[in-house]
Amino acid sequence: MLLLQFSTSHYCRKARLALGYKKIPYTVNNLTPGLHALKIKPLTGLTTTPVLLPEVDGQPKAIGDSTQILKFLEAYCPEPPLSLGSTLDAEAWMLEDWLDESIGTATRFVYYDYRAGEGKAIDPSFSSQLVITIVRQQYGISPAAVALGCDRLKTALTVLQERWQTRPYLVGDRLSVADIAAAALLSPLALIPEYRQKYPWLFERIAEIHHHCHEPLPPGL
Ligand SMILES: N[C@@H](CCC(=O)N[C@@H](CS)C(=O)NCC(=O)O)C(=O)O
Repeated sequence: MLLLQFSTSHYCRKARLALGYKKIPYTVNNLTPGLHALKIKPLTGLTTTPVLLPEVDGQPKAIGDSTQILKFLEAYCPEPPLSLGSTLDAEAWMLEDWLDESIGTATRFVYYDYRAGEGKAIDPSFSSQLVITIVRQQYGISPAAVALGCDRLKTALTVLQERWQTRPYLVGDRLSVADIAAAALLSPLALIPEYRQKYPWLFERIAEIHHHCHEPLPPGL
C-alpha cells in the first residue's frame, strides 16, 4: 500500500498508527504542501491528506480521509481487530469522530500558535516560520480561534482523563479506533511544556499506543 501524506500531519500519523497496528507493509510518499492538491484531488475529490492507495486488485484505487482509511483497513484486514463488538464499537467510533472533527482541529490551532510564539525556538529557521505563517493563514488561526481551541482541549482532556488515566484503553479492554485517534491527534501537544506538565498521563498513553502500533514516537516524546 502507498500512503500519500504530509510527514508532520497528525491526521497522517493516525493512518500510520492503524497500518502499523495491523502490521500491513506500506510505503509513504511525502507531498509538498501547496502542490499536494494537484495530485490528490483527482484521486479523492478532496484536498486533504492522508490518502491511501491500497494497490490491491479488487480494492478501491484511493481512499481519502483518515476515518475512511481506518474503516477500510478494518474491513480489509480484520486481525488484529480494532472493533470491540456492537455497543462498544458505536462508542469508539463516536469518540473517533469527535476527536477527528473537533479535537484534531483544536490541537492544530493551539500547536501552530505555540510554534509561532513561545515555541519559535523549536525551529526558528525562515523556511519553518514561513510554513507556520502559511498554515496559520490557511486555517484562520487567530487569537480568538486559539482561545476557543484551548478551551475545547481543556474539556476534552477532562473527559479523556476519566478513562485514560487509570486504564490503558478509552473504550473496552483492548485498543480501538478511539485510542488511535486520540494518540495521533493530541500528539503535537507533546512539544508544549504546559501540556506536558499538566497532563503527564496523556503522554504515557500516547507513547504506549505508538509502541503498540510500531510507530516511532512523535516529536517531543
Ligand atoms: N478529517 C480529515 C482531516 C485531514 C486534514 O485536515 N489534513 C490536513 C493536514 S493535517 C491537510 O491535508 N490539509 C491540506 C488541505 O486542506 O488542503 C482526515 O481525517 O483525513
